[in-house]
Amino acid sequence: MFRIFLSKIRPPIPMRSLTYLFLLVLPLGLLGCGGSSASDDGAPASYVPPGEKDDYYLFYSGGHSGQVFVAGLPSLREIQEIPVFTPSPGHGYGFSKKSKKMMGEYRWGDVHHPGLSKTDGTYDGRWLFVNDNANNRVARISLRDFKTKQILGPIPNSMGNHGSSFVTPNTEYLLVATRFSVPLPKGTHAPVETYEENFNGIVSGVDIDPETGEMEVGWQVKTPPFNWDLGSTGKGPSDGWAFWTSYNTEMAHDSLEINASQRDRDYAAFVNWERAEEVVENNEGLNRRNGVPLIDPAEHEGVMYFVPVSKSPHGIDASPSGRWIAASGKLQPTTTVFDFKQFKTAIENEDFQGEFRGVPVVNYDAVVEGEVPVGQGPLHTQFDGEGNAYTSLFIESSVTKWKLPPWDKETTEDMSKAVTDKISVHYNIGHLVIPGSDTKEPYGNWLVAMNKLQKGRGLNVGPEKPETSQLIDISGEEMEMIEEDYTRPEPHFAQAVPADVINPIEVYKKENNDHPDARWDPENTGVERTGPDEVTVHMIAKRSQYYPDKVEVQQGDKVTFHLTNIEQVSDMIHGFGIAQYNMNGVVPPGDTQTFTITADEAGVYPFYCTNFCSALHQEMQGYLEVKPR
Ligand code: RUQ
Ligand code: CUA
Repeated sequence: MFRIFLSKIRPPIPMRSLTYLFLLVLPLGLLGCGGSSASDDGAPASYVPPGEKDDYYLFYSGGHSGQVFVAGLPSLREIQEIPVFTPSPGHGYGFSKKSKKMMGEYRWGDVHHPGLSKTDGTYDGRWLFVNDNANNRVARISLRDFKTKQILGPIPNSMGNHGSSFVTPNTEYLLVATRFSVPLPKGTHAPVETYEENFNGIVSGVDIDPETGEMEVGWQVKTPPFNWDLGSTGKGPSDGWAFWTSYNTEMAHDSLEINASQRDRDYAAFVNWERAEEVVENNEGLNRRNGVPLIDPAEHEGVMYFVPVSKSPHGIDASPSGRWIAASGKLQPTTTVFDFKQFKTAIENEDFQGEFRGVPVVNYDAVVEGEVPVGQGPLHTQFDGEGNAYTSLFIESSVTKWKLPPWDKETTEDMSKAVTDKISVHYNIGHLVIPGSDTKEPYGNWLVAMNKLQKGRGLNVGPEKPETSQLIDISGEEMEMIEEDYTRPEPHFAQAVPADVINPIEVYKKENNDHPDARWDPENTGVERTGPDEVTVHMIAKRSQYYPDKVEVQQGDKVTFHLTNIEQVSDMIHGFGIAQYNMNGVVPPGDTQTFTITADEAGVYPFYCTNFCSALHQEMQGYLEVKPR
């Protein structure tokens, strides 16, 4: 109760420190612990004593591990892994029929940007969406049970789903853009030397069903062959819009390190997704490519505009008010702030400095509010809801805090005055996250820096070092480094949300189990021959017994197990490992899962519960008898 209270009113740090100081003094005194104390370095602010809960959930993308990791904030303790694109025997993911089907042919994904669902511009705690950069997919995780529910893709015509997944203020769409350009429709061949003429990028609008969260690709907008990078969705005055930055407006197809860093400015794309939706609804003479309506922005006015932006940018973020749009050029030490209101005026007045392949290029000076000298290698920007922005600096290994407009005269004359603080993060930082930064009301308080490239600060584990996160207290004027922790490979971005916004279930209730082969009574279980080479097993798991615990089949049979865990007690999970059959099911209480093996090896193979469930867990076993043909 008390902690929820804490997260709600966002206390200034002294109050927090006092609370924890009080909680800390006693145990530290008793243990004579030599660790961090409730003193100068502020360590207590992240200390969550045993039995206490964190204030926030932190959802890390797991990069090329293909997974999502859940941690608590402020402790940074990892709580859970949510397998998405990669099998995870610990959760039985990739072993059940359902999860196998969802993963399809792929055994990995490259998760970069988690996006929480929103209602009226704030997190509603329903779903978490993530992208797969490698195989052009997006996935939906339900925050009721922290399980992956849908994997959509590969998205047609899309190659390198990196600029994703950005959720609109009422979860109408997941907006995604391609990192790589290819000849369209996907599957067409053209030599890379013809890149400029024959290759294209794509922005896709993935429709989300407001009730079920089911995703489907609604429409796509064709773009020149730029590489699209990070984006964000508009809100308030910019609701209905989405923004991405591009690099490689040079349209180079080789040696991008040099060839894509020639021009002084690249483009940001301002995409009016409401207009795109209208074009599709009115069916304004659209082509379909691989079944998806494809909008050419040169033919459909108002769908897309380009805005010049500092060299080789790596992201663009809309402020909580939706008026200020901040983009950083990683090869220029500035973050550019655009005024969306001026942008609207500019497009009304056709204040363009030209066009690129039929897409108007808005006059830079007409829309820029200022260039903030944040420092070297700026990447991503987050907001605290108090009028401040925080930009990660990869090259400087720092975070810069700066003031959003409106700026006073002194500041507009000397933009360095907009910078109010800078903190070193000890590593090359990539993304950073503030709870609720992409909502209309960020929760502020904390900033988590997601760092790259180890610097010998931890125990040496060989040539491959873990990634690190650092926790920074942003509740005061000056940022304060609080805590450092290791993560799995490899967080790119994260989302953080107050714990009380999420309301997970404790068990799958028996009455909600709609699996057609669920069984609840040992009497109704059994082994049945359902075809010449097919056996179906209806099985129950409960402490500490399988019903049946002997399954007799013929060599070569396809054996399908429908396993129901009939427990209705939270965390009473039963596993289902079959020796030498490459099988490990994990069935949470109240769930039914289906597993299939081909019994191609004759002999006797024990199956056993892999999840510690009771004092007699070790006794929870059975035999698969495979009779030779
Ligand atoms: S990326 S470190 Cu989001 Cu894939 Cu910027
Ligand atoms: Cu059931 Cu261990």
